[in-house]
Amino acid sequence: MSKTKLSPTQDGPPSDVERIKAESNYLRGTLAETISDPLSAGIPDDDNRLMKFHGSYLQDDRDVRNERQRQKLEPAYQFMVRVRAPGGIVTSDQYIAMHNIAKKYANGTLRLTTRQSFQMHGILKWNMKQSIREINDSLLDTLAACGDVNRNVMCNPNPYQSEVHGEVYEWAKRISEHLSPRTRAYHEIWLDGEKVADSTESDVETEPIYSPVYLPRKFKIGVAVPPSNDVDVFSQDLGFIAILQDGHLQGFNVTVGGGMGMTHGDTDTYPQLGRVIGFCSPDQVVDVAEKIVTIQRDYGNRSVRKNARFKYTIDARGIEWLINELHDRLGWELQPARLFEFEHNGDRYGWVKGINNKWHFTLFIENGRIKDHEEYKLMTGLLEITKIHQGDFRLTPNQNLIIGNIAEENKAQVEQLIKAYGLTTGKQHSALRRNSMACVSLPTCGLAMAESERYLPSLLDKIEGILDEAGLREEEIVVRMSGCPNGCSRPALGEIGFIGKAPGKYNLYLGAGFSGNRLNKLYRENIGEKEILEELKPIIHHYAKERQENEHFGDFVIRTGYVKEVHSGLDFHD
Ligand code: SRM
Ligand code: SF4
Repeated sequence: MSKTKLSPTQDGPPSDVERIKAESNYLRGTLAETISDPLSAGIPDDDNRLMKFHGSYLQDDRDVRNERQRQKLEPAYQFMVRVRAPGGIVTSDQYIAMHNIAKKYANGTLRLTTRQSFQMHGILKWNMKQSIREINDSLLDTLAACGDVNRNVMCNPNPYQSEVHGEVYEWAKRISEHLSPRTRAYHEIWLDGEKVADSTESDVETEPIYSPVYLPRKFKIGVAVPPSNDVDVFSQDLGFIAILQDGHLQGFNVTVGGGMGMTHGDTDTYPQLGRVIGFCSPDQVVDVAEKIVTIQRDYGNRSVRKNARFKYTIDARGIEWLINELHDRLGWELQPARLFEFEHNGDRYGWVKGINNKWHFTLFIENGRIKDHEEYKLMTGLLEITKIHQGDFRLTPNQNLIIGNIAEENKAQVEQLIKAYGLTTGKQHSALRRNSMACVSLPTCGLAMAESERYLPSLLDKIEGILDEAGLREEEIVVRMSGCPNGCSRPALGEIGFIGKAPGKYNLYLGAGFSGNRLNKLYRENIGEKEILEELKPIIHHYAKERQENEHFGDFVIRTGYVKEVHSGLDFHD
């Protein structure tokens, strides 16, 4: 039986965001005008709320915020644009388009996200229309990359079992297409009313799944193929776990109610793991996704946004309520869940031959940032590869990049470029770093409380020193850092998790499951680098000496009493 903590309330008045959505005429608002207004580099708050549904956020460069304030200048406004790519798969041409847009209009770098998308930062308002147009010209888009809708559907890029991967990917794409908003506002505002190639517009503008007020909050779906849980399926609002028999896809176990975000000091908010509620066949998967989304549309909290995610809707009413409601809406029942086993949630680096005789090469991209460093021309190297590569690129859920589907006859050429540019699988680093992720955080993220992407590499240098002393350089340990408790790097699933509290200060969490199957627990609060290293050092040495055979770090810290095991998000703060 599930515990319930929150009252299933929608008693309060709708939040301001609900008003903005309701008055927006299917996400138009006054965006068309304000985006063309030459008087400010920003846009008004109401339009910024709507802008998210179009895949973009107004941000400002926080590195220069105080100085500009001092000079009485408006903040250094700029936009972040997020591109949707279900399952993270793009062609070479699409990759080239992303590269070119990043160079022409953004800050010259590309960011691979924790949900297998591209982000570009630093785009000025005057270049927004052209940027989005060029993204659409490449047959990718940004609609619903952010906002109170279903986001980019994640899917295992699983190169070593590519036939099943291909099949599972097709289902992920169908879910994504089925749940795409139908509004024409996107085309009107960004493409001057033009249709994109495979748009599914109908003549009458309605949102049959979402309604004119869309969902109460963002909604996330991931599809996993065991033994890899790289999509962190239990962190998703809705998850599907592929069930295979003799290498064939039988269907999917369904998981509901995961989520990572919380607010420091507010125990009504917590990370939660999805729960497995049953099994469906492949052709039922889109129906299940649609009905789950409509349940959240109808029952999610539209009054208090911090309690509006699906995890709270379920925890407030109970999992049995959810299953009954789902069965009612489906008109049929899920079958009992089938057995599955996850082994890890990280990426496998380097060369792998798929069963279609094509080759795949997984590169380590530290924290997902693709740029040229003085000594490491990553961005240029990848662009050179696109010029000869006939296959595809696959963005992994761990912010890495797979050069996918390389034909045998092209392998040597790709390999030569990989060598020439020193493109790395992270082998020179510890296994801990190869299993690390950090969210974007400063200087672009408006919600950041502490550094993350810019800081984790140097912290890991020091932790690697401890690992070397303890002889654990090749020990796989999952480490995640987020600059605030929103949890964009899924830090509650790190065997070691850092969550920013204030500049230079982090909460340290320990004890998540190696395969993303258990949340971690707060170990130390509000500590800086010196204390982090002082805290971790003895635990790492203890682990080196007294771990049992094949015991993962997250399991060890629970067995030896550093932290209590967390069974549910409802116990996260206990
Ligand atoms: Fe996130 C908000 C970046 C994945 C939970 N996230 C943000 C914003 C847009 C900040 C804002 O609202 O102003 C960040 C933009 C930073 C920047 O400058 O780029 C941001 N989130 C990211 C990315 C880019 C992190 C990364 O390093 O890759 C990821 C983009 C994914 C994508 O392509 O769609 C990203 N965000 C996640 C994840 C992980 C996931 O989805 O698997 C989570 C935790 C899972 C979840 O949703 O529960 C996540 N982001 C949040 C939250 C907390 C939501 C909540 O309800 O608890 C916020 C804040 C909010 O929504 O109010 C947020
Ligand atoms: Fe920003 Fe916080 Fe997300 Fe990091 S976790 S990108 S700081 S919202």
